[in-house]
Amino acid sequence: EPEAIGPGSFVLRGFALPYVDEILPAVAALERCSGFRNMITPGGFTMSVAMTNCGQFGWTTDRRGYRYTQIDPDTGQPWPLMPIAFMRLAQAAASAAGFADFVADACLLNRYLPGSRLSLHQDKNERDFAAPIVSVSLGMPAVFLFGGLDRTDKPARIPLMHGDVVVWGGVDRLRYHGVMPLKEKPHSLLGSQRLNLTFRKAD
Ligand code: MD3
Ligand code: FE
Repeated sequence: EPEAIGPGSFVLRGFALPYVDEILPAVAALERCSGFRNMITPGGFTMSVAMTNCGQFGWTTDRRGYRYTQIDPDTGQPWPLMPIAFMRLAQAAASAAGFADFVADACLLNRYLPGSRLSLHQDKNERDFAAPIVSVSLGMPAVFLFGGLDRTDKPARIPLMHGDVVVWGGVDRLRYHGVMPLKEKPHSLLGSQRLNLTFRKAD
């Protein structure tokens, strides 16, 4: 039963649990090709969240700006292929939230360690704001900040746990959001980290 957190946003508690045994080895394999790295923002700050990507497009940032690329700038090679289990999970979650026929061409993987945070931002580097975004939380719990369309709107705090999936779309697609600094509460399977997989249609 999807739990609405906005007119176009739904939390699916535990939806990813049946996929975890396929996801974790797939992450281990893809990070051997394109490893997690702490990217640099256009303002010159090193992000506290470590990132990598799989799929046709990958999100990156450096001093020149935020963008999607087909080539991993660290390896000069295409990003690793999107594992079939990732595609199935993203499509099934979107469908359960009422977004039919979601085909992701980009998966951003975010690795949080204790203290890592994501400050309030909008996701607007994608070409098509009609497609939803599917986000999968694994490992340590986090407090997600769900703001409004204006940066100054007071964000709601939404706890996200291992296995939870959130689908964001429609009128919520451009809402500000972020993640509070991660507290250390070790997870039985993933230890002292949180992994977030964000599926998008970038192109
Ligand atoms: C709400 N990552 O990588 S996606 C990101 O937990 C990012 O690492 C989150 O925000 C994380 O950009 C999970 C959450 C998300 C994505 C798009 C949204 C929330 C959104 C668009 C509109 C509103
Ligand atoms: Fe975001």
